Amino acid sequence: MKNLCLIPVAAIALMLGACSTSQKQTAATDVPTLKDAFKDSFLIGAAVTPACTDGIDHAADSLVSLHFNSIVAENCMKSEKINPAEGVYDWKDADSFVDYGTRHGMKIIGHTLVWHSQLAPWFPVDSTGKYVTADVLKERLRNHITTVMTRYKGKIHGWDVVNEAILDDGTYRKTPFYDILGEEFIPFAFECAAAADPEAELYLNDYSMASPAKRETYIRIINDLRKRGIRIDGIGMQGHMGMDYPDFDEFEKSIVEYGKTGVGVMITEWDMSALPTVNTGANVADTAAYNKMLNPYPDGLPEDIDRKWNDRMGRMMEMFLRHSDVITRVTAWGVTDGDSWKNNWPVRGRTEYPLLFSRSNEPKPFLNTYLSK
Ligand code: 9MR
Repeated sequence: MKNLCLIPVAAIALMLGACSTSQKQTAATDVPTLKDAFKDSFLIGAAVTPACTDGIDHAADSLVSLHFNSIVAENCMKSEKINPAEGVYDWKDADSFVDYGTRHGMKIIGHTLVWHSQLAPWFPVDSTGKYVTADVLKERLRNHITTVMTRYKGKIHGWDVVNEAILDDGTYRKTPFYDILGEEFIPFAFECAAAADPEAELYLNDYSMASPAKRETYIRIINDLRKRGIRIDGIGMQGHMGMDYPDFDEFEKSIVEYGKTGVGVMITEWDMSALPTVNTGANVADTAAYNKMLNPYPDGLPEDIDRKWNDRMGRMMEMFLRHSDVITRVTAWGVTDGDSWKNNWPVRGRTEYPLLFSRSNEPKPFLNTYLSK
C-alpha cells in the first residue's frame, strides 16, 4: 500500500480527479499531520538540506511540506558556507531554503550566526594566520551578522545567534571568539543581531542542556543580557539524545528553569540514537566482530530496541507537551533516518535510526498516538 504521508496534497487531488472539488479538499486535509497534531502546543520543525528545498529529495520535500510548519537550515547558513572569504557571500542554498519556507508559509529559522565549528577559516585571523585584534573581530562579526540578517529581513522568524558557547561544566568554551573578545562576544553578537533585524527572534542554542552547571551559566547569561537591555527571545535546547542519555529529570528541570527566565524555550536538533554508545577504546581483535559491534543493526532495529526507542521518544514528547506553556518549538534534526548526520557520527557509515520518519518515510510508531487524534 502507498504511504499517504509521502504523497503531496496536490498529487492526492490529482489522484482524485473524478471527485468533486469539495470531495478533493476533504480528502487532502484528512491526511493526519504533525503540524495539526501539535498546533495548540508548539511549532513542529525539521532541519532541511538543499536536496529537500530544491525538490531533488522528493521524499523529504513531501514529508516536510505536509508535516512541518517550521524549518531550520542544517548547514547552508553556517559561516564557512555562506561567507567563505571576507566580503564574499554564497547565497545560493540559503536563498533556496528561505524561498522554500516562504512558499510553504513556514516559520523559518536561521542557523547559525556565531559558531566556532564550521567557522570560515578567515574569520578570526589575519593574513599571517595570527588572531586579529578585538576591534577587527568585532567589525567582522558586525559585518557578517548584518549582511546575512539583512538579506533575509522580514522572512526569517528567528536566528540561532550564538551556538554552543558553553561547555558542560558551565565554563565558556575556548573558541577564537572567546579568546579574542572574552565573554563579551555574546552580548556584542546579540546587539548586532537586534540592530540588523528588530523583528526577528534571537536565540542562544546549545547541547547537553540537562547539565546543571551549563543550565546555571545560561540562566546567568540570559539574565545579564536582559539587565543590560539587550534583547534575547529564546533558548534552544538541542535534543541530541541516546538510549542512555540525557537524564530525563534534569532535562525537564532545564525546561522549567529556562522557562522561568521569561524567554521562549525551544527543543532544537532533536534526534535519538538507537545504537549503543560507542566505546572506541574496546579491545576487539577481530575486525568483523568490531564492525558488527559498531554497526549492529544494518538491516533494521530488533523489535525490543525499536520498542524501547519509541517508548523513550514518546516519553520525551509527553514531556514537551507538559511544558507547552514555555516551549514554543520542537525541531527534529533531519527528516528521515537515512539522511541523519548520525549515520556518520561518531563513526562513519553506520545505519542509525534517530529521526521521526523511517528510511521508508513512515512516521515512527510513537507518533501514531498524535497522528490518530
Ligand atoms: O548536521 C550537521 C552535519 O551535517 C554537519 O556535518 C555538522 C558539522 O559540524 O553539523 C551538523 O549539525 C550540528 C549543528 O549545526 C549544531 N549542533 C550539532 C549538530 C550535529 O553535529
